[in-house]
Amino acid sequence: DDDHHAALCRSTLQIDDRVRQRRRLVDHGPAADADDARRTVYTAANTEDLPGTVARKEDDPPAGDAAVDEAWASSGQIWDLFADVCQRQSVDGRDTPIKITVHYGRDYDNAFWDGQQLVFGDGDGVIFTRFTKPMDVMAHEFTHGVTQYTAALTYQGQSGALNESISDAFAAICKQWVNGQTAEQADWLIGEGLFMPGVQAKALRSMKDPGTAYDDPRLGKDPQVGSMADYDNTTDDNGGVHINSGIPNRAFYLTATALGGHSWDQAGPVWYRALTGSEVGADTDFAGFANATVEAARQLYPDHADVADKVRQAWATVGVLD
Ligand code: ASN
Ligand code: ZN
Repeated sequence: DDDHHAALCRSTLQIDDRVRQRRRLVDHGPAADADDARRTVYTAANTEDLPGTVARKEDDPPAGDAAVDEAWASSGQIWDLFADVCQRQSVDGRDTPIKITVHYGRDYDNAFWDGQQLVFGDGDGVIFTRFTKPMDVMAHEFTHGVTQYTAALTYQGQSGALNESISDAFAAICKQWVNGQTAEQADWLIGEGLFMPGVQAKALRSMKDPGTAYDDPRLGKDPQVGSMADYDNTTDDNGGVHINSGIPNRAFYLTATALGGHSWDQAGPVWYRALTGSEVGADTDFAGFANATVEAARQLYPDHADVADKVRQAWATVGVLD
């Protein structure tokens, strides 16, 4: 793999250190005033200083800067999705305004939640364009914030892959919600539109067919797996958190399509109930989360046992449950 792939991996490792440091320092703090603004977009102006300077706040007109205005629009949609579907206001459920920094670094090929705020690079303009462009990338990072305040899944091994997968599941739900698509109609791609023309990539990940999102000489082939038989025991990437997340990702896709209709009607609430319930915590593994979703389905739909059966079948198909 070439420099681009190496740069992405390197920056991910640096992020992980920063996230680990900051996550220990998180203070849940007092609830914000419900009238407060929902978000502020900052610019790092191609530095790595966070949060940077204010680029757009509530009641401001569009900034005329694509990254700023994309971040503004997408964060509003994501906030609304969690409020409407999960009755959750902000990442902490307490209305705390979201901070979003764009133009982070120079040619920076990533986006992340640092434990306190969202951060987006501009991309290198060769492989990646702006990380603000696909709204599902922002939804993925926002959901890392939600997970931090709920199950707090440790970012290593199976719990780390679940943490990643929860972010992809809600990213897909947000994208489908914005597009008005049923589970059947959706493409189940994460990060579509992030790649520059000429890159052999549909997206960052495919929840429907993990491992098929890209295959380009500069990036290598999408390493995701979609079944326990192919579980990758690598020590890279915190134990393959972005690789093995394909397994629970596909379980979510299979669940949502088996249930039919919109992913936010039943599959999303089942996953959210599992994420926020007492059975799931920092060290939960795939089987533990799978059982929690089956139980959540039973609790949410006590008169429709077929819902829990379809959830169980999805996890069986990917080899997590028998
Ligand atoms: N974009 C990556 C992710 O959200 C960055 C990171 O936090 N490792 O997983
Ligand atoms: Zn992630």
